[in-house]
Amino acid sequence: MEQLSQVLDAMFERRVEPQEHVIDQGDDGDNFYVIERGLYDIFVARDGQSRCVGRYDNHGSFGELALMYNTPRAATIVATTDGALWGLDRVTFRRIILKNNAKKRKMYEIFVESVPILKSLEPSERMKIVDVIGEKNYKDGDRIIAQGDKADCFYIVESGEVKIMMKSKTKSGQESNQEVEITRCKRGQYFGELALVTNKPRAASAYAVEDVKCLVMDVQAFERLLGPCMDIMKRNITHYEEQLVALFGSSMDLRDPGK
Ligand code: 1OR
Ligand code: 1OR
Repeated sequence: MEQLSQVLDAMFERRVEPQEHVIDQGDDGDNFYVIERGLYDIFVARDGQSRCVGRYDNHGSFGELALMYNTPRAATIVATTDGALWGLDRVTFRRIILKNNAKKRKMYEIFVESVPILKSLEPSERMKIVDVIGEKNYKDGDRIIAQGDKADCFYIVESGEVKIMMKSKTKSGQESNQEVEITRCKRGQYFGELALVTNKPRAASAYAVEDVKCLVMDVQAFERLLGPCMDIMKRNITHYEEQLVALFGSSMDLRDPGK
């Protein structure tokens, strides 16, 4: 609580206008930013070519990498609308956030090593995952993901069980309100990757069964850090498609669940 109030005391408001560069790739890191509102494009330059690789939509935070790892800014962040940000200076960020990261590494190191999907990563890459993960707690019956929603994060079950439910389709192709349980995820298993990989709405809902703890990662960190796991995830998605046919007798398009 004391650290939280120190962080809040140190934070300052920054208003931005369309086309304003909040961060330029290659610069030294000064502040970390939390988004209150606004849209922000992420550009990464490689081989002299700048490419838009993602966007923040009224939600999330950025600018932590240069401060955490003492590296130049890894991307350019440009506001595309009017926006409001909360900034945290480098010194306060390092004093408080880095101290907590050290604690987090100790706490999660062993668990993260046991997660099958992360096995293909180098130990140093797994540590970077620990640096960016958040923890979320749910009570029995809480809906963690809602089918059809826009997606912005990825989950790994740390404890408890998560029930994945899908709305079935009627013969006329209408979505019925009846949800069918399709699978469960236990400690060390992941969910919520499909919509991030396909850029589509959530294909199913996820509910907590009794108390559940999940590690959560935003889509930007997912894309930045889980590249080496992508082949396995994509292979597993192919299995979903096979299961879908077996369960519902149709190949309802998982890559387009809105239809
Ligand atoms: P920073 O301090 O380096 C730029 O300043 C910020 O952009 C960075 O911290 C992150 O918070 C944020 N690669 C690197 N940085 C990213 C990325 C990213 N996305 C957001 N940031 N990738 C894009 C993934 C969608 C990987 C691109 C190859
Ligand atoms: P998402 O981002 O679409 C819902 O949000 C998540 O449920 C999804 O990612 C997967 O991580 C998870 N079909 C679709 N999604 C599934 C399935 C699945 N299993 C888990 N999820 N299956 C085929 C449907 C009958 C697998 C059945 C074993």
